[in-house]
Amino acid sequence: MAHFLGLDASTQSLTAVLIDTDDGSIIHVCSVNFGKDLPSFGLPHGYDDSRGGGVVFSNPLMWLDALDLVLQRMVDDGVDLSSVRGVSGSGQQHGSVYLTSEFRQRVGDLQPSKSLSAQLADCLSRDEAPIWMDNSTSQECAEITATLGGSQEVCRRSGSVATERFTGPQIRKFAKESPAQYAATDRIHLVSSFFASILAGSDVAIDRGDGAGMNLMNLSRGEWDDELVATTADGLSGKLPDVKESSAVSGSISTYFVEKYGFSSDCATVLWSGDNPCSLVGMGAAQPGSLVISLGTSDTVFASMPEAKFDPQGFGHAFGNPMGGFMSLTCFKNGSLAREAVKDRFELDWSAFDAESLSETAMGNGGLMMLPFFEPEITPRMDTGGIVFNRDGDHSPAQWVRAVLEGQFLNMRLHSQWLGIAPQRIRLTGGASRNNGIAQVIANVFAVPVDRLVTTESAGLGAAIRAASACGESLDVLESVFCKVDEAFTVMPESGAAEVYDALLSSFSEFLVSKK
Ligand code: XUL
Repeated sequence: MAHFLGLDASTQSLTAVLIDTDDGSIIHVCSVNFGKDLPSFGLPHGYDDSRGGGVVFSNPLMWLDALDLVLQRMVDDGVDLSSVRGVSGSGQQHGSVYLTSEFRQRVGDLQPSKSLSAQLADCLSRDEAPIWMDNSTSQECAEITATLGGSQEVCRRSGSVATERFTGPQIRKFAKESPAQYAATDRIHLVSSFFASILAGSDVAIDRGDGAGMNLMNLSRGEWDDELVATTADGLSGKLPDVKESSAVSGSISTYFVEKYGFSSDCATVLWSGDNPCSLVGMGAAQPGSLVISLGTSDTVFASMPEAKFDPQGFGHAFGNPMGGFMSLTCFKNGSLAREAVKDRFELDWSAFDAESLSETAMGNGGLMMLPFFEPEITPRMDTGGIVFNRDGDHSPAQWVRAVLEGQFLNMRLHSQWLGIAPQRIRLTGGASRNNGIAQVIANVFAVPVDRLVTTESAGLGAAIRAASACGESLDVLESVFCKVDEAFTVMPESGAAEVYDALLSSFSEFLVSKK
């Protein structure tokens, strides 16, 4: 039996995906929702944004409890974890965990009789883990940019201009505001490499896929960039783990997991990567040719790139592709929470939001447009949240639904142009990708067919596929078995869509510029 486990530590939940590469099946999926299942942390959506000023953080102890809980749930569900040959994972990108020198020893000596969080709580040099939603570091981005000699230079080195949510600017802010805590920090991990270290029972490397989301790694060399690291904060180079290729096997799983959950002591632990790089793999898009849209807490659009390309506007990013080469990514903060805000405003359920509302309105919404930025936006940069319509009036719930969706996907189409590719088809994933109405709006706005795979758990699946591939299984075979398009679910653009949305794209672009 060849079983591989992928764990996806996202903003709101931790999900486990277990695959069997002998018969090509996904044998178990199990999830812990931070808000619902771990209410004592008081983070209903998995993060705290109550402080204002763009500060958003989470709690690493909650993540550790979630890891214990998801594995316990698998055991309770009757899953025999001793059959797992390899495990890897996917983490929300950019978030960081700050640890004292105690961590390296403690992580190798965890006792199964106690929880992970109880044993590691006093190894945190900072209780909070800033996450990707934090945009409080404009000052630090400006300082890094000025020292390096401009945005283009930061972008040439790291694949992105200095970006508020990226780890380097976040570290700089922490070092400036809390010098004593920064000095007490021995190690700074990404969410991905933090979890990977826990599983391995040792301090493991950051992979080149997720490492590229830090403004600290030299993208072409795949190594820390000395100048970026030195500019970001004093003494930072000694606090960063190594950076390695995503397929590196860090060793076998820690005895904590062997004794507590029944893993085999031979189970290999493979470096984790970011959620978007893992999703690229899980969507069967690791090789160039497919454009992927992922609908989650953030919406993202990404594709594999053989050569690194840079977005002249600075919104898009070049990351490492975990299977080699590079990937592009543009991230939109107003994803599922914006869709939910409209659904909840009119007390709709998802079917009323998706199918019914869209059937009451026509493509183009009779010229009504919305800038769908309920929260401050990353792409394009909007420092304050607040939606805007291009026309006053008492708009119906159905008009609101179409306006939020058309606004989101016109904005996405506009900010994907830097890739210079005209996609022939789009692969759609993420929680909301099952909604046929939403998929139809995407097919119409981009005027191409939208394909969906059998599972929406592309990040967890990608992590499981990465584990299998690092343990010697062929990526081509894994992709052909696990990343099959479910043809019954393909959505075609409606007739006339190209004309409607080509015209709307320029009106939307002008409307956006007028409100910036
Ligand atoms: C990507 C980004 C988000 C997070 C959370 O740059 O910030 O997509 O990875 O999923």
